[in-house]
Amino acid sequence: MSPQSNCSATEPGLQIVADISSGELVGEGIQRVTRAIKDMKGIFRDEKSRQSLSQDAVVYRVQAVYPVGEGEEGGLFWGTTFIEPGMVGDEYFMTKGHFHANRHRGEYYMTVTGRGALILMDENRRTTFEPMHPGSLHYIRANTAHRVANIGESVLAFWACWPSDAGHDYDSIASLGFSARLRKVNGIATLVEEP
Ligand code: M6P
Ligand code: ZN
Repeated sequence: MSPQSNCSATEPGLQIVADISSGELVGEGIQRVTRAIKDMKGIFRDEKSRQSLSQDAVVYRVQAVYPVGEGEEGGLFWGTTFIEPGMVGDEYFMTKGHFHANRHRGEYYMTVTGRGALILMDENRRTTFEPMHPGSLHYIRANTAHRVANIGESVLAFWACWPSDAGHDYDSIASLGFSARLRKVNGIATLVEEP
């Protein structure tokens, strides 16, 4: 018997392959979400600019695998987010951003391709950002809101791994926002405190 045959899988695991150059997930049971300009009301500072853009233009899409039910304890989810390059006023295309509904849950992000910024806001509303580039690994602590902006000229793709009982709290962001926004100031991505 060859060593290889001893190593063959006896039980099917996830039947999914993550393409390491594009981030794309390929296989069975992948859930997909697309967020277009029309789905991003109230997210960007300049609502007039958002309204002037083509409403069906895609801002980002997510592919994710949920091996256990959402909200179940003990599992992990895996997803790829692809953010298109683009601007709404002086803000970069970005994700809606969220706290975890269960504030005691963290997450990992890893950049696959493109250039971005991971915007983090802690429980004291202190906002910072980490540059994202291919291979950059980001540990998002519990109790920390997170959002990603594409600051490059091509698609930004990143992987995420998060606990199945984390959940998404979008309402806190919808009502209070982040305390600072990443804006293009003199051509440079700059974190600007909200008034
Ligand atoms: C990552 C993960 C997902 C999240 C997605 C888009 O893939 O954090 O849980 O849904 O980014 O971010 P948002 O939900 O803030 O739009
Ligand atoms: Zn999260």
